[in-house]
Amino acid sequence: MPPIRPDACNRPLRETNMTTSSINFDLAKLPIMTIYDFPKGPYPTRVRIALAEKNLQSHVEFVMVDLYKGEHKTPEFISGKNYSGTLPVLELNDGTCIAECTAITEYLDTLDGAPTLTGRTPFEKGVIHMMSKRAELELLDAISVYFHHATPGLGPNVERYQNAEWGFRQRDKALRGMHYFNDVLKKQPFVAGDAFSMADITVIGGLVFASIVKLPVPEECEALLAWYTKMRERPSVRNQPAFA
Ligand code: GTS
Repeated sequence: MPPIRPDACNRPLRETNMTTSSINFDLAKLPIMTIYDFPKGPYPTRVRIALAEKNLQSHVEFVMVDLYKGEHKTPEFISGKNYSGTLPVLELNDGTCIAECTAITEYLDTLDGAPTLTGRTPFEKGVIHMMSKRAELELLDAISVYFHHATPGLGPNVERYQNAEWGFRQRDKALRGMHYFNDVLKKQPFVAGDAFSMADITVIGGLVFASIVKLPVPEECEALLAWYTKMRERPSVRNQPAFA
């Protein structure tokens, strides 16, 4: 079988008859990828942490997109990079753009055929995916809605429609989410079980956003607060611009 280039990962698996564990990965041959980025943003921070966990930082070139200037909502960005008009976006050297933090993380995590963030077994993949999605729904995305709807957000030129009531409801949902994750972390060391994963990264993104909007974790959420202190000691986390 001829060697499979890493950038073949964006082809459907059935075409190459390959599984992630059979990838012949050579880091030195990995083409430089581009990430459209807003360095301190909670969502881009998730991908930056994943890159650091996978030791891939030197294989990426960051292109800053200024959210406050609305550069992510231009017709060129929407049609050329990400239809959803959000960051981050990973661009491969063949021009393929992958948006959505979970999708980008999965791509980066499986490039070497040795996933450490998104699960190796069906069980791990299922639980990690569920907990990461839950962290988006109940925490991170809820805080994002609060930011865009019930605070000045990115400013009047970007925030064309705001619904404060919806924003405040989502803020309350996020507070409930913090209590939920506190309960989870009372019983296990990491969000998806016994090991650090993409689900932890998503909750970290939620707490980065919580700090930006000045929504402190309630002090009774001791397990969540203790876990967050530990997370910020990890080199992949503490060296991020969001914590500078
Ligand atoms: N579901 C997307 C993902 O997971 O990637 C959400 C991405 C997202 O909302 N990104 C923020 C954004 O582009 C970046 S940041 O707020 O974390 O810096 N927001 C701009 C907007 O107008 O929604």
